[in-house]
Amino acid sequence: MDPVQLSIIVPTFNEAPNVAELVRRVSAATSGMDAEIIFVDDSTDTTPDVIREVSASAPLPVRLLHRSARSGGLGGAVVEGFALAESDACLVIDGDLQHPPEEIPALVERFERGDVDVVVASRYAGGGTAHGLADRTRVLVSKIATALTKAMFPIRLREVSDPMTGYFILDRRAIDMATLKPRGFKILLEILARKNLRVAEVPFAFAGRHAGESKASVRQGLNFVSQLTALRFGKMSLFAVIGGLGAIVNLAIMWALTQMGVGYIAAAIVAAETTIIGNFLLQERFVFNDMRDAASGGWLRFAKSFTFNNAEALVRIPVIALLVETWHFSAVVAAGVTLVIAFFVRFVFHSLVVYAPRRAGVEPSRARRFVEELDAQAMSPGEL
Ligand SMILES: Nc1nc2c(ncn2[C@@H]2O[C@H](COP(=O)(O)OP(=O)(O)O)[C@@H](O)[C@H]2O)c(=O)[nH]1
Ligand SMILES: [Mg+2]
Repeated sequence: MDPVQLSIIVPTFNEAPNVAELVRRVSAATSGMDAEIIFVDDSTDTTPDVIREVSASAPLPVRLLHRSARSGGLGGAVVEGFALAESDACLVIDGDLQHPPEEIPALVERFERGDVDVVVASRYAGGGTAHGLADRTRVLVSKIATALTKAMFPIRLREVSDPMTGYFILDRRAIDMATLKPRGFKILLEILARKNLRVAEVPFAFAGRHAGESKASVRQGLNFVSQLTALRFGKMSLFAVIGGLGAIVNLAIMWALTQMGVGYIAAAIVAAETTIIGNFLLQERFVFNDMRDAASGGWLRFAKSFTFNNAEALVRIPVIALLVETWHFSAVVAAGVTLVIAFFVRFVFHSLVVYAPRRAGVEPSRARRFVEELDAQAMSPGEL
């Protein structure tokens, strides 16, 4: 028998009505390839029986690992699948047909070019769609989570539009399985965040579920948040510390100026602007120092950051008013809520916009060239 060229790993949790159709469509899509399917199953329903039954007549080898402990959830199942695979080329696909198996040849073709370690099937790359997400709320949650994740790993995930997808193919020799700590749903994120890998993307249209119910839950959402914090405690916590220091300095300046008899509005403005500038300098130095070289010039970064922070301060005030007037929040709670939200938005904006890498190969616009020229002039060493 030929060696298997592709191991297709399918994590399943109570997917009995989907198994036969999945195997049928995967077989059709991989005819002509030497592929195998490995179900890593944690089901409490009849899924394992259905898998055994279907495997008897399937045109390709179908294996089943039924786990009783569900350890590591979906992510843990995928990693166990990697270990069991015959082939180093491992493709991961959901068992509910939200990932159309017809895309497998495109993924394999891209992978076989041999210049990348991972090929990601992306809902958010050009041509991809996420219409299959159950409802508007999930679309929104998915988009926000993706933006936040990309903001937290702006370098590692630079090339990846959909780090949360469960549809991808990788060379298992490129990943370090021992260091993975799979928790819940986002195994690709775990893989990409732990190690610098070469990644390519192929867009795909995320479909609706074939049958059965989603296992995503609030608990999975919390899992994701803890995974994200554990993976990347560094940048964002430093950003938070600097923001916190800035708030203290802000108050101290207010206090000092009002003591000196300056009116409180003028004092607030001076305090806010001083803190905005101080925060920018500290973040340049400590938080985003690894991204400065690839980003736009210093004055442009400053202009973006300064404009954003002022706009944010202006927007926050009517939002506080709205929370107090319409939803009857107390003023302090309302201010606190807006500060927490503003913190995340500010972090996302700085990671993705202020320190965005300059795009190679794209001609900069005239305005941009002008600003960069100005920047180069302003930053060049002066003669005294
Ligand atoms: N082995 C295993 N598979 C799981 C687990 N949770 C979810 N899955 C499978 O992972 C895939 C994606 O889950 P799904 O419920 O469709 O999530 P959604 O697409 O985000 O709504 C499906 O094939 C599920 O059966 C788990 O704890 N263990
Ligand atoms: Mg699904």
